[in-house]
Amino acid sequence: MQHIRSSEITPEHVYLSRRRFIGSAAALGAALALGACGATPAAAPATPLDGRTDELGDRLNSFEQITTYNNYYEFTTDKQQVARLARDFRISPWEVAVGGLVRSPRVFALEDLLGFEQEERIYRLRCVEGWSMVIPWQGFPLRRLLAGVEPLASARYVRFETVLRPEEMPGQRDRFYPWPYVEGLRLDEAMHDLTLLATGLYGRSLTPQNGAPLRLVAPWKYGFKSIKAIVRIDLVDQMPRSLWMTVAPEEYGFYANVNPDVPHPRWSQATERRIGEGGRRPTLPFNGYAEQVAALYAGLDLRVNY
Ligand SMILES: Nc1nc2c(c(=O)[nH]1)N[C@H]1C(S)=C(S)[C@@H](COP(=O)(O)O)O[C@H]1N2
Ligand SMILES: [Mo]
Repeated sequence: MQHIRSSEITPEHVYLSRRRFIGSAAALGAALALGACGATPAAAPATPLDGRTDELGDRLNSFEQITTYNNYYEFTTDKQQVARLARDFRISPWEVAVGGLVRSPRVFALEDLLGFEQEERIYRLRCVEGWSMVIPWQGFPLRRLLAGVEPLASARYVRFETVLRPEEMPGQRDRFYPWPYVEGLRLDEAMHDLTLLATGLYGRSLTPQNGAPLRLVAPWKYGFKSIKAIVRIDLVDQMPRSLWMTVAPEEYGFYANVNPDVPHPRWSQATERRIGEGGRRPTLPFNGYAEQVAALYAGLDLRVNY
């Protein structure tokens, strides 16, 4: 995400607190080919996967790139410092409570989540700031978890919440942001096969800076929808209000589908910088996943529903 730098678009007190803020400034499955089992330390780059590509022929970003350039405001707004600050973040034990409008609410331990059959998915990640990467995740489709808790007919949205642990997450001591981080999906988006709960990366356990032990990945949406370190998942009947909708509603909507035709109020979304490449490349509608997901939005004005 990017700081608001223009005083026109936010109330003055928000603008000023942002100025102050600026001033202070795995799971294995398919990846068994790598020979790792269980929770492997995520240390050295997994070079065997370098050189592979996604379905569009774009090369994977390196493990190094993916784990040293991160957005994770619970730790810091400095992308290059997230890895260091998140290094000792405790990811075990971990529980995820799944409830709300469901017949069978349940608390999943991390071990339960790793019990879902894990698969590898190579996805592009497009940040609303205008950069992107290609990342080989491991995980399982969210819909499998949701099916297990039996959503009620009244459930229309899914609300996700990140852990609240200011003692371990220095960014959460900044009271400007309405912690914990919250995100949401429409239920049909959540049930889409592309929507992944990621538990690993590059054939290894997920690194803390990338959202260990469990993060969402919705690859056709801007990166901020892909919430990290999830501890609660609730089925609800009202559209959840995300942290970013609360902080800057005119800049960040609920849908956040990657759309080169709808500029962010302060910058174009027409092109992006692929980390590791020079220059910029065109941004694709729905981040290149239009064929799979465009039908979800038939009849919806994507300029209004940004
Ligand atoms: N809890 C939480 N989740 C988060 C964020 C965050 O600050 N906190 N940043 C988001 C943003 S803006 C992006 S672009 C992606 C970055 O994921 P990565 O660091 O794994 O590349 O995480 C998203 N998920
Ligand atoms: Mo982002």
